[in-house]
Amino acid sequence: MYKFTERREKEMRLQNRILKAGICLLAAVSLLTGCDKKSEMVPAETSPAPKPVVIGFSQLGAESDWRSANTQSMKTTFTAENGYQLIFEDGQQKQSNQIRAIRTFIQQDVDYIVLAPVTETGWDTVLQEAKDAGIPVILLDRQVDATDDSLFTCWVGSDFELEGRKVTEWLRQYTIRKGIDPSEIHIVNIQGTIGASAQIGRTKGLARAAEENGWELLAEVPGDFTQTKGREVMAELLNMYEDLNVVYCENDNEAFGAIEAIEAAGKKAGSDLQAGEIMVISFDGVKKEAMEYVYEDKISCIGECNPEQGAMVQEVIGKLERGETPEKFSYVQEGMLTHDDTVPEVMVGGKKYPVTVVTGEMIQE
Ligand code: GYE
Repeated sequence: MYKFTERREKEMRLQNRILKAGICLLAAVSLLTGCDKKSEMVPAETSPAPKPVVIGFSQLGAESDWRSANTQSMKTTFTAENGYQLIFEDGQQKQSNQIRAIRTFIQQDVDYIVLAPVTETGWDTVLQEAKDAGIPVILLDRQVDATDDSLFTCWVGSDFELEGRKVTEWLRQYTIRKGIDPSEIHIVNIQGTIGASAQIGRTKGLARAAEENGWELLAEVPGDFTQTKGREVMAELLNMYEDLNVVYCENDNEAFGAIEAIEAAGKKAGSDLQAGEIMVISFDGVKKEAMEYVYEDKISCIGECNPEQGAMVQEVIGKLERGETPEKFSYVQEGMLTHDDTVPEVMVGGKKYPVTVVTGEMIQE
């Protein structure tokens, strides 16, 4: 049922674009023929440049290094030279700002809307408005909890629960190989922005592994994906739980903050649990600093999260422009980074995932 509506929508959209292009062409022709003499002087190559594809991009904010890299990826892909006009709006972590941006994009009659939603719920109304206006919406990075899948054209991003399962499987293997009993693992989770797909998936990944493996999950506390909050929250957690020996940070910026708090408390961040170190696990692996921390064993394992999503969005838009149907959900490829080769690979859901040991050369690159 929705496929039909979607196809119809696309046909209308394509007709619209053809019509717009036709109007442009007519205007150009009448301009030339309206002044006969001059038209003879116009060289052939000055024919009107093709109209750029206009994209309204509502980014949720600038809370982390991952986010900055993601914005950069979009900006360097959708350039004027590549035939696009990118209208960028920073939502500053507020859904209301993002909704306002989408409504403005609709008024501007953009060709496509790309939305990286701050949280999953509450998008139905504005997505319906975009649909009614015949503007395809491509979701980026995080997902929306829409009552009807036809409210968005497709989504490009990461499998966050899988990321969580990969790093927790790494922890399971690591502790087995080091002879550490599951009952000796006392974890805290510094979560991301509550209600964001990345938080929901990664939190699920840990909760499930803790239960399956018999680890003690001491606390789950929001850290908003920021360094400042990561530091604040970790300082409190260290005061509250004396036996805390693993911190699962839902992104690297929180991990940077958590490490500051660990060091300020006179403790050491590291993989050697038997020597009383506090193991830090995190996600992203975007910034050089994160790689350095893994190299120094301040962060033991990072579940990579790939922010380079501009090219995939471009591919999707290319397909839509040609009247093709892109995949509804496209996942980016992601690896894992660790300090040493204790665990060379992990197996999740019957699939093997390689683990890359961070070297000095990798950091230089
Ligand atoms: O991991 C974090 C960012 O949604 C994947 O959001 C994204 C997450 C990323 O702020 O650093």
